[in-house]
Amino acid sequence: MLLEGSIIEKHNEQRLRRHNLKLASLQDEFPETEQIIRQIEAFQVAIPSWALGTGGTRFGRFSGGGEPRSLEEKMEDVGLLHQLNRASGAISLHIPWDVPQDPAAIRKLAKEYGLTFDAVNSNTFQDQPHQALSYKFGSLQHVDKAVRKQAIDHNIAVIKHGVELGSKAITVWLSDGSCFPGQLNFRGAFERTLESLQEIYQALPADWKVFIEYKAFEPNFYSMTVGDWGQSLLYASKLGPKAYTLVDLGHHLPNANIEQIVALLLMEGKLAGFHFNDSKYGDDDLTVGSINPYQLFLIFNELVEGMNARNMNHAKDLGWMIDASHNVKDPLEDLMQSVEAILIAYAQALLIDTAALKQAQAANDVVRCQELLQAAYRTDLRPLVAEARFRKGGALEPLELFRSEALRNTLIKKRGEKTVATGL
Ligand SMILES: [Mn+2]
Repeated sequence: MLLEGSIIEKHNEQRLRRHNLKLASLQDEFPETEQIIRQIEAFQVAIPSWALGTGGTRFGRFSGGGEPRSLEEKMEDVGLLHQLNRASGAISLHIPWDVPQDPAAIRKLAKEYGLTFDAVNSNTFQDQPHQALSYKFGSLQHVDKAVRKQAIDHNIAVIKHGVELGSKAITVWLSDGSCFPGQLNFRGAFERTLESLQEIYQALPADWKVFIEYKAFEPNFYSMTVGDWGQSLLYASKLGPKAYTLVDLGHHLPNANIEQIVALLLMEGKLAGFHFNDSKYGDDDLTVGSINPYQLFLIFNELVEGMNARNMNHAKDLGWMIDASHNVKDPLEDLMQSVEAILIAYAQALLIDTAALKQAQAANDVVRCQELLQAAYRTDLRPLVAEARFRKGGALEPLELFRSEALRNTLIKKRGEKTVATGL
């Protein structure tokens, strides 16, 4: 561990009086604070193994130093994050960027850091060195059966890696599609992709799920073969009960009503979970809650309402993961901000007076509906999130502690200034 527990204790002691004052004010105003704190305590957000290094664009990449050089160092970063915020207790591996060479040792390390393994992710959107056939014109949709087989085999290999680590799901995101009209027969592409997915589905262990992630555009710019939630739901429905739709917030066309999509997927029992990020224009992969925190709150409103309607466990029944890219921020600081934004939105959604909202909806009292939602959104619930963290041994102000202890410098000293993490 990079951080001694006593340092967190000292940090908390210095802030406890002020924190308790803010907390007491919320406890005084809202009788449900205790229940909300307990629900935040249970909520964990998985960190993807590719988000611990500096991201980039196709124009360039500006490294910040001290990036993790191996899977073990990536786990060390997530362990540190979890030690600070107690809400990042899972890691989601990307294969082949982070192949666990010695699964037993990796499992042991995860246990030491208090981490579990979330969904594993396959990659058929780029060619790897020594790969026999190219994915230039798609993978699971490819017109050549041999290419499809190579992609199917890769996904099955990813499932095997996941089984060794205790994962319970595979996320399949395909870049398959076409860049120009006429390039692809849409129906043929769909049917070939479905057939390929069926083979992957057959290889799922009994207690596993497959998450079908959709994206409207990029890298293909005319059509994407899993382009929206309708197409994903179509695949998931045809595949069977172990297949679900995964929503990545950045994968929609501009101004899409994501909260409505979430509500209907939940209604159908087909929502797998989330890839959280934020965006202004496209798949910008910015810090969660940095551009449109109100949309995030509205999504959590639908999540909480929909999960409660199905008696689901908020913490366990859906997959919660960040999928962002950190081009100008320190990745660990960015992830701390993202996890915090998710927990705040979740807490605010829990604060909504749902009984009053139902009444107002039934009475077509549109003004009251808006007032009820915004009353929750405009309440500062950061002290509840901090309290949940504090009760689990985390830091009251994780970001402040990360900076005051100069933890990035510690990482740079240990790993070097010019290290580059595997990933995008
Ligand atoms: Mn994603």
